[in-house]
Amino acid sequence: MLNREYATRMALDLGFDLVGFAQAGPVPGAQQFLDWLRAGYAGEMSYLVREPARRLDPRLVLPGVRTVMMVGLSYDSLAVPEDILSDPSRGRIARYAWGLDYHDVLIPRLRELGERLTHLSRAYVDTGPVLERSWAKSAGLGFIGRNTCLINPSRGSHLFLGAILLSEEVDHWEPERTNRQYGCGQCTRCLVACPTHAFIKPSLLDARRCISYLTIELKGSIPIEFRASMGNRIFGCDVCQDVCPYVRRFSRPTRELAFHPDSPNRVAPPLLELLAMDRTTFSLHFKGTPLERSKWRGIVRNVCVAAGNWGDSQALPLLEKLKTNEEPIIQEHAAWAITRIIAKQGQPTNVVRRHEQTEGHSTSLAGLQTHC
Ligand code: B12
Ligand code: SF4
Ligand code: SF4
Repeated sequence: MLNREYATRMALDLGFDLVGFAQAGPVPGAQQFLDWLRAGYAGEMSYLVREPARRLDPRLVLPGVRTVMMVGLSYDSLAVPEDILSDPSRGRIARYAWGLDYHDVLIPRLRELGERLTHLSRAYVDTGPVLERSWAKSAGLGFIGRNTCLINPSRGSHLFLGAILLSEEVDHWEPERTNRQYGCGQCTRCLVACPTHAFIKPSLLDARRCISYLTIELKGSIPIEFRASMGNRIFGCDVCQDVCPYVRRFSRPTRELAFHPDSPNRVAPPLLELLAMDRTTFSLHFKGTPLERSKWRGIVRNVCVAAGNWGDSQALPLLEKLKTNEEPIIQEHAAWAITRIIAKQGQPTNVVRRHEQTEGHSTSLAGLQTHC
């Protein structure tokens, strides 16, 4: 039998901000998940479709599990001036990725916690078949908002969630409280603010339309219809949380130094620098951060879109170079960006002529326009 207070204290001592426990069994919200998958909202995220039964019951993941221990760790950082974030000449990175890779920060601590608490345990931070938001809600960490995020009424939603499956039962269960007292009320801010209209209805997200999916999970071409709405976002999106009154009022900087950015260029690097980086420079800059997951190819694809939306001819020489890259995905996005910049300039001939002079080689305007 696990002493609840002792386990909670241990988790807090390891730096977690929120701790809760839920009885292992069929996951609450299973039907929502299955309906969501069936509707195709998961897009290319095939790992979600694999073995759905395991995701719906942790006892199939770890036989003998009695308790799902859930933790939350804030990733909010000190305020960054909005003019840096929304500067169209910079590529905006979502807040959760401003510091080091959260898996590297959370997983070793969760493993240590699990080992200290029970003889059998398994730790996950979106690394396994565990529906973390549903379990977090059941464990009393917060309620599920209309933006689908787990919101803690006194901390907001800028939280990473982590799960440990434990073979022991806690000595007492507390009734789930937060969802009864708190919720979205009449608010619909997130639903209205989403740049790509990704919410089908409250608490139902079509991931295929979400900028987070388009910039991180999608490996192929970003559908043209979403490119303009992406603005300068090159990795993830925070809009539906940034507008949330719970975040605006209660979110506060994390004590976790690993999640604080070391410079403005970690939150919104200049697009020209990003367009110019090769694979080695990319590794040098982003090693150990969540951006590493998208690799050079994914980030540069997104940066091309942001450059097209910026619409400044300074980006043309670099985009021209990328248009001849060996990766077809980069060629296509660079070509789209070039066409968009030229269209935005409204003076195609002059721009191209100026561009030709800078580059020292000729560019076919007719060829560029066919990519629109
Ligand atoms: C796939 C995924 C995505 C996809 C799809 C997101 C989505 N909303 O479905 C994409 C790529 C779009 C994405 C984006 C983001 N993600 Co994500 N993602 C995941 C992942 C790996 C699986 C989520 C999933 O299964 N989605 C399918 C839907 C149907 O499930 P769900 O969102 O969990 O919703 C459940 C609950 O809402 C519940 N539910 C709803 N109503 C009710 C009511 C009751 C009564 C009950 C019991 C349950 C319930 O039912 C649903 C199904 O069980 C999880 C990690 C994990 N293993 O859980 C991280 C996770 C959800 N993501 C996270 C984060 C941080 C993000 C981003 C903020 C990153 C960013 N800034 O770009 C955005 C937020 C966008 C948004 N509004 O969701 C965090 C969420 C933290 C939080 N406070 O909620 C998680 C938990 C990762 C982590 N370990 O910290 N993500
Ligand atoms: S993360 Fe951005 S794109 Fe995705 S649902 Fe929220 S506001 Fe919409
Ligand atoms: S913005 Fe409003 S509707 Fe959306 S999650 Fe926050 S409180 Fe709920």
